[in-house]
Amino acid sequence: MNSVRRGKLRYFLYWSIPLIVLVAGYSVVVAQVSRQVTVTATVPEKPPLEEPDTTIIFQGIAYPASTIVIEQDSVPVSIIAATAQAVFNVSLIVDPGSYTFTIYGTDIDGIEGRVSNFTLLLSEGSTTTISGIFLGPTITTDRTSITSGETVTLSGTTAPNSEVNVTLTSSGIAAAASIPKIAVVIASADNNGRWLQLFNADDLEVGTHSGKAQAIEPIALAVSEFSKTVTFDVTAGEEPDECAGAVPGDINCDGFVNLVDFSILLFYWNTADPSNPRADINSDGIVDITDFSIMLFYWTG
Ligand SMILES: [Ca+2]
Ligand SMILES: [Ca+2]
Repeated sequence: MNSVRRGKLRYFLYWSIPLIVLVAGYSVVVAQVSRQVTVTATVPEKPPLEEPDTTIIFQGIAYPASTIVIEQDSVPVSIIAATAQAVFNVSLIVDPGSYTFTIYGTDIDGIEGRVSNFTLLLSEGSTTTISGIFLGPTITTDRTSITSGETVTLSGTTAPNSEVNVTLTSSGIAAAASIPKIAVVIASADNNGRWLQLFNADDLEVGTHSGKAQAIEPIALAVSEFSKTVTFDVTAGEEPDECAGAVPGDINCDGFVNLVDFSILLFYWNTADPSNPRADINSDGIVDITDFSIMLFYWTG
């Protein structure tokens, strides 16, 4: 926490959780709560005779033509639409007090974005503007599990024509994969803010992968919050069964029933549940004369 004393004005910045403490009786308080989110509060010098309105304004970028929901202490208090350029501007009149405001958007595909929270102490008659909000992109995955040769597509929506950094964190199941591996791939959003990024299972290790996105819009190069996180698994490919379709007695699956197979049968002779299950041709749990007679029936030489 940073404590800043500037004249009579004192306010606190919590960098991890945006929290602004506003002290009544001063004209303007400006606080930068992140790289680009700014809180500006105008507070009356003297309490006016009539009970003044306490106003909070949210300004920022979400997704084109998206629905923006603002909750005040978990109760929805405003639902508005963002413009085609993804811009929103909401003004609310509230009672003075301390609140946590939650803001999130739902894009035109119905995908809900990650929430942003702002905790504020609003003094009577103040007008507080939170500007520079840039909600994280929406994100979804078309597959939850892929295997060799398959692809997964992560996609979503953000501000039009943004650059989208897709971060993939991989926790493989291989022995040396206890440390998550992180890769960042850059995708581009189109005129409608839609972005997508394909990943091929053959480029990823077997295990669980989680993806999240962050956008950089092209006008002011503002950087968004992160998106929600989606996960998908990469599973090991099925080994082709080279013995599929082999006749009984063709123990080594080379298409012939001959002396090679007979020598394998002899190796396992009188063995119960042999380590090569194909040697127990009739699958009765023992390699014996019955298996040998079946082998002779299919003998090709
Ligand atoms: Ca054979
Ligand atoms: Ca047998």
